[in-house]
Amino acid sequence: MQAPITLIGAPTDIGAGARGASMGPEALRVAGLAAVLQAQGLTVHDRGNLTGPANPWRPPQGGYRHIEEVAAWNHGLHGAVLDELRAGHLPIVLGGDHCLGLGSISAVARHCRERHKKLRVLWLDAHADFNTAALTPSGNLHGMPVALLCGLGPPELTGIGGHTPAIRPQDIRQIGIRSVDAGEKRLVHEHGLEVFDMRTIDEMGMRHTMELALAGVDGDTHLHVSFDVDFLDPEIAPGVGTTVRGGPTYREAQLCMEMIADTGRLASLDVMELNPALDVRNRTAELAVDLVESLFGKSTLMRKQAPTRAT
Ligand code: HAR
Ligand code: MN
Ligand code: MN
Ligand code: MN
Repeated sequence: MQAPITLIGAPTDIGAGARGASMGPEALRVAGLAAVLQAQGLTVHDRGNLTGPANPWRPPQGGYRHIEEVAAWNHGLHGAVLDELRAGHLPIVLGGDHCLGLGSISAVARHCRERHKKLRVLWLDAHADFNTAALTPSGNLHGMPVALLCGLGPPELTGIGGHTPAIRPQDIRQIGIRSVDAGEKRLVHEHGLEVFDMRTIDEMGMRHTMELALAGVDGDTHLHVSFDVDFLDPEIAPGVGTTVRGGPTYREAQLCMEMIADTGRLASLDVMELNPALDVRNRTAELAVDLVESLFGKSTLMRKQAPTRAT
């Protein structure tokens, strides 16, 4: 039986460099997220939006912008996601900017420790989000959640799930990456993060990339997808704050989602960084919903099993 899905809105742009991701949750609802999942026979509860501090739009202090507010939002989200996982539900976090990956994934990691499950995080993004206060060019915390989850950063952020680090670099696979700052690049290398960047996707194709990213996922694995909408090429997904050209096409993104669905292990999801203030007639929201539909198993034809790779 497929777990009931819970939608959790986190309407904030507290970690971003542009205002507007705070409107993401409602745009995803307007684009029909609940209805497309229900049409697939899934049970969907929408528990509405979390609340948290307003965005004071301050410059960095000690290398971070809005650290207290970011901690408050992530504490709230951590609790909400953990409650849903403990209830046997599949949480979908509607962001909000990607600093919220901290609260969401720290809860998932905690749940995995409690249930003795293996964790695999797929980080779909144009960016590695592996900055620290010393390395960040902006102080924006949406550029740091992966580093924070791996224990790099101040205790008020790295300790949100009560366990530091929340995850290990080997728990995560990054896909679609094409913008990494110079110091961040060294840190990614130092910590041995497994990154399937756009060059990898160009050279081996999305299919082989996803086979590698999903290798080892089995019946004991909790699979979490953190989908930063700027993963997608800006030609098809303009409604994000930090576009980077040269991302996956519509078909590549569909295949990525379909191959994740084929594992049958998806157990939690973030949809982050959608910025309706920068979108065109809600089409990026509609595209995100279309891709989430594939992530939950909608495919063109009935397939007995995932086609195997030709050798
Ligand atoms: N690397 C840049 C910084 O840290 C830009 C980060 C943008 N991040 C996101 N999330 N949009 O992936 O400031
Ligand atoms: Mn229920
Ligand atoms: Mn991101
Ligand atoms: Mn990004």
